[in-house]
Amino acid sequence: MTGFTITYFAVRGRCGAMRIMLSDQGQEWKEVVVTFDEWMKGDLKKTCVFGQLPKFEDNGLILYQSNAILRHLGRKLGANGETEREASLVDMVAEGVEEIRTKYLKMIYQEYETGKDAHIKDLPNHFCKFEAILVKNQSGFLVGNSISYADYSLFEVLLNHQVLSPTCLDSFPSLKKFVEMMSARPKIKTFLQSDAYKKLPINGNGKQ
Ligand code: GTB
Repeated sequence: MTGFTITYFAVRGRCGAMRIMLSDQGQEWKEVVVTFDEWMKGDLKKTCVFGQLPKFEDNGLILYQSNAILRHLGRKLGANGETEREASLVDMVAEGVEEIRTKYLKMIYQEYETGKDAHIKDLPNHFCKFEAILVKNQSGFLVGNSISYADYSLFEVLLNHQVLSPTCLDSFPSLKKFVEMMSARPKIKTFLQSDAYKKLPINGNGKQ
């Protein structure tokens, strides 16, 4: 067994994509769940490089920042493009996904009541870019012919948005197919049906 440990709150949140990726890649990992009360004591926060979770440990290497963790796993598990050129494209696409996630999280945590409708209305402006990437690439994945950490990241963002707005992919057939293809990967399917996944809320404030 590898020595992966995720330390985080009892939510999917910033660990959603990395857990899906670890599952799909057949990896095992340990979860250290931090309660809000524990976190508020401040002792753990002081030890975190940026004062935030998740914290990820890989055989003594300690990482913070969820996207750096995804990239680390991408490199380590062979989900980072098949060439250096593809790896650069994977990073580029993943940054595009991060823009949607950042907007989503701002809406969820800061302006759910006032910003939800505008966020949903603006989604096609973001989704059309990823639809075009998938149409152009043809393999079903965002870059090249193999799954990358960007695919897991996009998949997780789309799952969350389908909860927010069940019809949000209706005008994007390739994105819809992408979600179906990712959901049908046997290890992802098992993980999404597991209690470990289902018991966790998407976000820390109960909004989704
Ligand atoms: N850029 C960083 C990354 O990608 O890892 C952002 C990490 C981040 O925002 N961490 C939040 C955090 O540590 C948790 S994710 N917050 C505590 C702090 O800043 O002191 C969002 C979140 C909010 C609330 C809960 N909750 O109440 O359970 C869970 C998750």
